[in-house]
Amino acid sequence: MKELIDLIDKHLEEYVPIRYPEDIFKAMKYTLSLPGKRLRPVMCLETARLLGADIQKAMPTACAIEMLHVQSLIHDDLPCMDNDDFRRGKPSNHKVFGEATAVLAGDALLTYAPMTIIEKSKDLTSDQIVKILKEYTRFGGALGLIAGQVVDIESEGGKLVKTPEETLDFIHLNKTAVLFRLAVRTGAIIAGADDNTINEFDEFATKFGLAFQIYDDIMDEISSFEEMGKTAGKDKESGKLTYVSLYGLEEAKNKFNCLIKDCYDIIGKYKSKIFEEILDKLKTRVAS
Ligand code: GRG
Repeated sequence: MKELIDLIDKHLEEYVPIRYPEDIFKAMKYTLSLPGKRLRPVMCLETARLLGADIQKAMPTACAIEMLHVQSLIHDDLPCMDNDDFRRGKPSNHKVFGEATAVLAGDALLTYAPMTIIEKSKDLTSDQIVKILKEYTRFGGALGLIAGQVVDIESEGGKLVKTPEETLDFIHLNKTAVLFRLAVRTGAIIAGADDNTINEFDEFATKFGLAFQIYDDIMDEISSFEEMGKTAGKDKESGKLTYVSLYGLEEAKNKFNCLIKDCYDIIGKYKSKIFEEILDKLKTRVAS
């Protein structure tokens, strides 16, 4: 996993050189180069590898997904959204560069990502690139990330159109699970997988995404700033709708364990050390 992360970091550095006007590239690279877990690009590369592709073929797409993820983190931290002063253990983008540049850095990453897929994916066919961009625009836009964020903001303001349980699942399927789905679906497309296989990995990523969000909610409750790299206990303080606030800590842990078990069951046959390492790490932390 460490080798894969180093490779991703090296390519992110290469794909986003500092150009004129330097300030925007510095702001883009600031949050991008902070030490995130790189789960989404790792999952894209590992899916491609498991299904028979050279990981280098998937590198531009994997890095683009990390750019999209970082864009969502930068915008999520803004005062008009979650208003968080820290991200990945350091001051948030807007704290360093100001709000206007942080908004633009997010926008820049959102558009730089598909450009990277198009310009750097030398080994993919045009048909594959179109399929990947279709996935990127679907999951990264109003049918994915943005939908999740809007309902999250609405629910904080007390507006619930569906039941709290349905609302919570909608938010996290769209805010969190979509990018894991995007990662494995594009990895599978790059490997030329058939629809059944793409759907199998999609099911894994959907369950993983929900489990990951429950993990994030549990960590907000039980862990520290050092571990999370952002302000802990914020969800509770703001009365946010989370798996812990809705179901309680024990039930949230039960839900998490069921989803993680399903993930092991789906992915087990591929004997992936990387996926197992990711699942093991989350499981161990929640159990401790
Ligand atoms: C796409 C235009 C556009 C807007 C995005 C702001 C927004 C709309 C969505 C917010 C999405 C968001 C921040 C979801 C939270 C998901 C989550 C649990 C993030 C933390 O992921 P980690 O722990 O982070 O993998 P690292 O830093 O390790 O990469």
